[in-house]
Amino acid sequence: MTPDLGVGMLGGGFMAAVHSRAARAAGARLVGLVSGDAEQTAQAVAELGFERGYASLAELLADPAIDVVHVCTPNVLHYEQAMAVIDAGKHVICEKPLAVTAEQADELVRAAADAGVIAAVPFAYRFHPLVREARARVQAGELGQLTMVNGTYLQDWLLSAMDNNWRVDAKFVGPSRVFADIGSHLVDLIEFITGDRIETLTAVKQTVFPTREGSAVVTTEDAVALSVMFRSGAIGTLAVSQVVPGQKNRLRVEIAGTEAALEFDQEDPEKLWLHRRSHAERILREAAYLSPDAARLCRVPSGHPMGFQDAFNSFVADVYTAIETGCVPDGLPTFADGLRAARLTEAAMAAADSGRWVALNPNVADLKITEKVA
Ligand code: SOE
Repeated sequence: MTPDLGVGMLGGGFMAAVHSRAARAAGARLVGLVSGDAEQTAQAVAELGFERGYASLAELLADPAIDVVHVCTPNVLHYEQAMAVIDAGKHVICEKPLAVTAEQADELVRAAADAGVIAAVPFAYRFHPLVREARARVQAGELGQLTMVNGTYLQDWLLSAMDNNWRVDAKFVGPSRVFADIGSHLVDLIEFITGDRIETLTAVKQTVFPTREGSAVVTTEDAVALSVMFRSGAIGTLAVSQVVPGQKNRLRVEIAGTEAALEFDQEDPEKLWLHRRSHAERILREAAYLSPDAARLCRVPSGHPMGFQDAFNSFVADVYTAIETGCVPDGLPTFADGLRAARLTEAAMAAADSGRWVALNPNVADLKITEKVA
């Protein structure tokens, strides 16, 4: 990594801090930042360790020291801000959801391709070494024919009607909250590991608290449950919620085939279970025994637990490698993956609103929800 890859940041919250740590770990220069008003910007500059603050995005983009901009702002701002970064010819990492509509996400994909910039979305759970191991095992055919996928992403930080946050407000997040925020990670992870595509889905959604402290009416969903069918013929169930007591960040997937099943839990990422009818194998994060891509992402020896920030650091390091070398490392989540998640979000909301099955064209380049079936 050249030490002078210059980083600009939009936002100063929880995710901006995660991105900043990862940028620093990758050896980049934390040049400058904009977050809300002048006071918030000054505070974020000091807390996150940037060199300076700017009065506006335009001022940040005019700084020649900035090569890549991380967009860590509320969802509704992503489209406009990421587009401005691309128009300025700079590389961009934009938080998920990439945009609040698939149409906007598609425009961003095309704009980034036309501008020839690296454009990534932090589906960072892909960067746990044992997620790569799971993917390698599926690719090697160890599971046999894929039959069933069960996935959950459960949190409890919005469990009470007294809990509130900008993420609850459709004005800041768009039509979907929980699916766009964390369902997007779940479907990305499942499609990444399996290499399969969800083709049809149906869903129900639930708003447990129609009002919250400080919000007269809540229109975004607290939970979504889905039935899905994959291109391969596999079937599955998915559940996402931000109101399940005791669940902090429980992203968990079970992928079953005719020969074996895999189980991965983001809160216990140093293990991968491989189940057979006769016995189960607990695969440890021991680089010497893992597939090359999994071994590559082991930052410390096994027995020295890796976690969320390590995976995030690997994601950002791979983005910077792509910027510096022009070669995109295998598994890097790009704007095309952000578009895919946006399409699945729209499909899930359309299914929940209509009570019908919704079919998606599995080709990411085709954006239309193609048909509805009874
Ligand atoms: C809040 O639900 C949140 O911070 C998400 O926005 C992140 O993407 C997820 O990684 C953790 O939870």
